Amino acid sequence: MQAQPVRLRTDSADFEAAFRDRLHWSADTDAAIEQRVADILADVQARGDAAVLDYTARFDGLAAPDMAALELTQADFKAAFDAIPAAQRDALQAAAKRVRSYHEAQKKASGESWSYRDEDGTLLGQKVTPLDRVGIYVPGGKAAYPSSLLMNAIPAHVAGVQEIIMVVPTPVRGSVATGGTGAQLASSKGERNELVLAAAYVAGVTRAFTIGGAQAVAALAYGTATVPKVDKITGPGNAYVASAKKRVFGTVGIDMIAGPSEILVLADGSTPADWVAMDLFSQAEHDELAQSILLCPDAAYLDAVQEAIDRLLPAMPRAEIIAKSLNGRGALIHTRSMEEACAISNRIAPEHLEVSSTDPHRWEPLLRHAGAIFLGAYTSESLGDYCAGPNHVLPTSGTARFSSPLGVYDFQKRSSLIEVSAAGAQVLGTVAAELAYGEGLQAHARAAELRLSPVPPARG
Ligand code: HSO
Ligand code: ZN
Repeated sequence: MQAQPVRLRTDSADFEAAFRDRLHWSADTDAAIEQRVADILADVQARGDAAVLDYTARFDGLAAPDMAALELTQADFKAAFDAIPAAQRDALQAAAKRVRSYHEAQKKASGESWSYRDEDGTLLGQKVTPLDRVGIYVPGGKAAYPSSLLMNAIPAHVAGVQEIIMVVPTPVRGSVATGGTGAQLASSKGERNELVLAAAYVAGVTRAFTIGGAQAVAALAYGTATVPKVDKITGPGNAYVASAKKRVFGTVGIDMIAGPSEILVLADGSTPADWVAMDLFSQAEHDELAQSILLCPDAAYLDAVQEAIDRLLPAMPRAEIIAKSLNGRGALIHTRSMEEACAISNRIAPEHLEVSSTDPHRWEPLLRHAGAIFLGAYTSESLGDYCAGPNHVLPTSGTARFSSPLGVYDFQKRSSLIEVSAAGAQVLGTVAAELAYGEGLQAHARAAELRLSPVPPARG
């Protein structure tokens, strides 16, 4: 098997066209999927638990007498945690600890309430409060990443969210039926992911249900007799889940609609070629549609990375996915300079950006759009995926131009605080009344004017 990312040069005449062709990505959902999801949402809204049970039997092959049978308990989480190897337990806890510290720092820096007083005593501020209850979607089967559960649940916890409800389409308690069509979800059919449950234990998930797909999103958004209605739904999922999240947005909050993983490596040619080749593989192995791009001003280095790709690929268990991803969407781009490489990186606005250079801090100020920036040869993107501390849920498909990593702030909301003093009311009342008359709103103007006179003494 061969993996040959397209080789481009920025100084060639056809660069722009070839570059645009590589980058093209459409997040449009199939109309048939949209229709089925709309039907499922309406059905769950109308029939609640009964509809969720029907779809779970049909799509996941999981027949349960009632929703209670699909609920996982804290004891299940603890049992899973105790059952996994000690090394995995330690790694989960070490990762959770670092992710928690990072998000605690984030909360301190930007997630606290603040206020100030004007000279006349008027108080203005912002009160930050956590959401009450959030739902976390965890995909089934091979895409069930325990690390993603940590990355969603820990910032929610740090924000102060009281109830974290997890949904994961994984069969439980031996109640697996064999008759499911499996048409909608790549269900894990009988194979319960112990690591996900162990991660739920470590991350402090409150309740969990083994349901998935659009029906799980609907249950969380509308609530059923058994599944509590949440305020926001986060977490990745397939096209059905993404479509359902878009549709319930407004009834609940959602995080983002994640596209395939991306990595862009900006290299000055000083990092061992094997390291960079493996970093390109690391995102390519997620998905055939994942995108791995290398930008470098040194043509000989690009040759060395291609040689490393050829040599290292055959030993990779996911070689086929990696090859499809690199052949379909990968690129090795020869730039005129590092400055030009930075400019191209800004145009792409990648999810993950590695600055593989001896002098990463020279280039970092030039880099404006990226979900996460990894500085220096030792900072493999994969360390960020698991345990460096920052969140691995990041904006994809160029959305880093206008959005940010998942964080504590996604599980908080803000209320403005205003306390106008008697003296302040004299000044503000005149301004407000003037503008209110201009808008033809008498009651607004009068409410402001009534407070222009001295405050009457309190009664009683
Ligand atoms: N790189 C993925 C996250 C992940 N990697 C989970 C490994 N496990 C987000 O783009
Ligand atoms: Zn990854």
